[in-house]
Amino acid sequence: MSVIITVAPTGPIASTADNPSLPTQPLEIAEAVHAAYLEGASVAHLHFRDANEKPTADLGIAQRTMDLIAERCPILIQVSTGVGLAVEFEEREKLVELRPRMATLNPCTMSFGEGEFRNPPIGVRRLAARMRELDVKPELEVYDTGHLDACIRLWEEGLLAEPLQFSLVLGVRGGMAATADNLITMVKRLPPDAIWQVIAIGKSSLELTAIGLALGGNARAGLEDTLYLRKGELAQGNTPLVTRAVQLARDLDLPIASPEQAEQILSLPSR
Ligand code: KMH
Ligand code: ZN
Repeated sequence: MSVIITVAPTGPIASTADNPSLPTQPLEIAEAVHAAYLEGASVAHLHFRDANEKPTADLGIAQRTMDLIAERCPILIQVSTGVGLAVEFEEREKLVELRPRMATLNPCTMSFGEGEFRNPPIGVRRLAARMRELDVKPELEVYDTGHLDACIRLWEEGLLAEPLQFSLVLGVRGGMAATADNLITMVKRLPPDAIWQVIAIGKSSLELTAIGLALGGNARAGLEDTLYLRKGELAQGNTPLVTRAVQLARDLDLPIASPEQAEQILSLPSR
């Protein structure tokens, strides 16, 4: 099966003070996503920022960014409903009303670095149900074993359509550590036929992405997950990180999925 490469150009926390090449404004994000598409990315995972770089769930900024991307390329858009730690869940969940092809679903409240990431059970169920109604495919973000169990409960309750699509997130302080052991434990516990990718935050991003690919997972790359190309060397934008993930997959003789192929692999409802 072909490998889906997701670009995550901008996350919820880092700023241009941390890496001046971080895209934060709609046009910058669209151009970074387009460049990643040309390298082989078939999905774009998006966070939005206001004019002061603060994470935002502003529907106008989100729609403008999505439109600028759609004008440039057919990459599949996955909107983050995680947005940023200071944005209320009730604001964040409104982003799915824009009907991106996919959106993240974070199943549990947790500590997240020095902050709190609030995902209350009642809100998570409401968001999962709304995504199902709108045909927005959830990317299930699991940061710990209990989060996987919470997703499986949502599935048993009929709130999630198959195939289940997981991000195994390693290296967030408050979630599981970025170790090969933890990754393998999680992969073994996935339900049959689940589709998954590794999101490895920080310095282990490259190794765990490579292990994930070798184990049959998809891959994600971009400045959301690491600001560095290697120790001490800031990445000069998203493209070098995406190029490297694509090359890793090619070196493992894995074909790279186009957006059309990714759409089929993920059984995205047609639009
Ligand atoms: N940066 C991720 C580990 C989401 O996009 O829904 C957490 C996150 C969640 O940003
Ligand atoms: Zn994200």
